[in-house]
Amino acid sequence: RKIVFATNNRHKLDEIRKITEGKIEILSLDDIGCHDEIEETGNTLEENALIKARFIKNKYGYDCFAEDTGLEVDALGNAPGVYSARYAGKACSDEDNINKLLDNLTDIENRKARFRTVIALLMNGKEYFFEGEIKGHIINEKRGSAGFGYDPIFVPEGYDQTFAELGEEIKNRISHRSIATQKLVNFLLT
Ligand code: ITT
Ligand code: NA
Repeated sequence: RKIVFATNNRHKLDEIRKITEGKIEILSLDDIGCHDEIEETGNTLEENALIKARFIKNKYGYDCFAEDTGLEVDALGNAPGVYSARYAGKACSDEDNINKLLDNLTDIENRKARFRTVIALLMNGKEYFFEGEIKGHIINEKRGSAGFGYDPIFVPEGYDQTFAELGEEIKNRISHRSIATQKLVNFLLT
């Protein structure tokens, strides 16, 4: 089985390819000759995932899926959430986003947070959603070099290392993205 994954994030593509290895073949936007920047104007992860998937379906005609992921921090009223990619401003780096988050959590004791991924699948004219969530906490400084985004400051529940320290094998087994993707795989294969 083959399906297009509408993302411009190389790390997401790598992770989802590993999670679905041997089960589903994932085509990238490069593979279909698409190089568009898709504007994400939604107010929820669901809306943004749907915007990305619909854009590709409408312009290129492929059935496809897209995902939107957010880091929700309890003490910040679930920010940055849907704004995780541009928390520190429009064209900011992962580093800028992390620094802003750590600044905003200075002296705050409640470090609880969760990653949430919503996948939107467009198939045979219908829309389907699959969600994954992992709870954890935000530490005070960056640790580790694997992964991407907020991984160096997020420690998943039941572990004492960050996603960036735990590495891709463990992350891909337990992550928000892994949980949502496994639901997608089950749907596509049954
Ligand atoms: P798309 O093309 O798929 O939209 P994107 O990188 O713009 O790729 P999002 O809009 O979903 O992705 O923004 C998600 C933000 O959260 C972005 O800053 C990522 O670095 C971060 N993020 C997403 N998944 C993550 C993960 O598994 N671990 C750490 N940070 C993550
Ligand atoms: Na995006």
